[in-house]
Formats: sequence, C-alpha cells, structure tokens
Amino acid sequence: MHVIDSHTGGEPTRVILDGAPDLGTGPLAERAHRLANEHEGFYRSVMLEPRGQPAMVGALLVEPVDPSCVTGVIYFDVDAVLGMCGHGTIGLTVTLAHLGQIGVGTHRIETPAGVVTVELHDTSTVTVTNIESRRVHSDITLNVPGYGAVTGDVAYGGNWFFIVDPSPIPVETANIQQLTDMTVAIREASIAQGVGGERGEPIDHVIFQGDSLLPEVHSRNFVLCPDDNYDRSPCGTGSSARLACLAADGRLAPGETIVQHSVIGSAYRLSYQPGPNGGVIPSITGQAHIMAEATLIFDPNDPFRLGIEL
Ligand code: PYC
Repeated sequence: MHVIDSHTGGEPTRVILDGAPDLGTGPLAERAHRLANEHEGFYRSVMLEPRGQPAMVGALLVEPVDPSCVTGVIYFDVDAVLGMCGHGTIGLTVTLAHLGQIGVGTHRIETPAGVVTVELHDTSTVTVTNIESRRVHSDITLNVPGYGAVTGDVAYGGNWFFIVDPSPIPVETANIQQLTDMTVAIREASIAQGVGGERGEPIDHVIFQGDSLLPEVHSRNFVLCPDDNYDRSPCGTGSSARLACLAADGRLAPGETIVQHSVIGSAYRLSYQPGPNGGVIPSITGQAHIMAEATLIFDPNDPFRLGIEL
C-alpha cells in the first residue's frame, strides 16, 4: 500500500494511493458507509500505532461520481469515517501537487459531504471552499456528568460539532488533558441526551473557543476529534461550523477575514459568503507540508499487523 504523509498545521494526513479495499461505485456517501461497516480492520490498521499515529486522518482516493472533480476522497480517523475533513483537504491538495497531478489554480474534489473547491496558491498554501455549513441549535444546555450544566451550539461543517464559546478552561497546551477529558464528557452527554443534528445525527466533534492574546488572532480553539485526540490544526470543518455560528449571531460579516489559531498555535485564515440555503459557504486558508512517501507492509507474521488495539 503506497501512502504519502503530510501535515496541515501539525495535524497529519495520510493519503492512500493504492492497496485499499474496493468500495465499488455509487455516491461517495454510500461508499463511505461501506468503508465504515465492512472494512473497519483496514482503516484502523492504517491509522493505529505502530503504523499510524495519534490524531492521524486517512484520505482514501476513490473515483469521483462528478467528472469535473480531480478526485474523490473518503476521510477517516482510527474511530470513524468522516463526512469531510478540512485539514485533510489541504493536505490532499498539496499531495496531488507533489505528485504532479494538479498545478497552481482551482480544482474540485468530491467528498461524502459534497463537492468542495480548492485553490492551490503555491506548493503549500491552499484555500478550501467548503460545503454550505449551518448552525442547527443555539444555546443548548447539556447536563455533563462530573461537570454540571454546559451550554453550546450545534453546527454542521461537514461533520457535527458541539461548540462551547467561551471555553470553560483556558485553551492552552498546558491544559490539553483537562480539555480532552471535558470535551469527551460533553460528546458522551450529547449522545446520551439525544442532542445532535436535525435528523438525530450524533455529535462527532466538540470545540472549545478560547481567547487569543495576539491582537491579530481572533480566537484559539481546542477541537476534540472522534478518536479522542485533539486536532493540531484549527480544524477545517470545525472552523466552518464556527463561521456558521458567528454569522448567525451577527458577529462576523460576509467577506470579513479572521485568523483562527489551534491550541498549538497553527493558523487558518477564515471568511464566508452567505449560502443558498441560509447557511454559510466557508473559505479556509492554511498550509500543508509533505513529510513522507512510503510503502506500508503488512507482514503476516507481525503480531501487531492490524495495529495496537488497547
Ligand atoms: O480539519 O476538518 C478537519 C478535521 C476533522 C478531523 C480532523 N480534522
């Protein structure tokens, strides 16, 4: 299996070029469903240690349905198949350029959540124009065991987010364990209390929005991903969901640009335009860097061939 690893603001993406199971044809959402239900062992073995690493997202290239797209892609982490992934799309775009498959300019990429547009500015800088993102609930209060009442918004940006603003814990690297523990508890409480998307879609990510001490930076976020790791980048789909909330509250005007930092201080530039269905069309600009080109080997005699399952 040939892969190319990159990172986007510190968050790793592994693009799988070949050697993956055949997911057949049809809409990407159906193929993603097949990946989640029939090939869990495959995607876990590519993401788990010792072959993978915490927080890594896989990007499986598939034939797009829409012929105007340069590729189709299905994203996953060790615990879930994702609808879309912003940092992964920046990493994938830089990877396709590294392979000589695309050049500077605008390209379309099909994901299970819909078609996104990417603009490659140079070898590492990419703007992703995401699918329409929207807030579906505001000021929902959860009763979170061990923490009490926590109020936040539910928003969609290609994945489902519960967003708490302002963060009850300072968003600083020294607090990563505390931030992780509380956001895991919030995600579990949202599931137990039936809080999710319009059709009952479960919350898969939780965001705490903190202050930035830098005047040029709007805010600093902590984003919990389905694998219980935090996003090292400011999270593209999470930033999209957050833009939908800022727009709905009248806190950011269309076309206005803000800088969003992650908990480790990596940056995205964000803006939006009004969407056709009352949401927002987010623009996310970030940078990715290639780290490795590798052939993954699955030795039948390796006791950890399928990864370390704790
Ligand atoms: O950037 O959208 C994102 C993302 C989702 C999970 C990890 N990163």
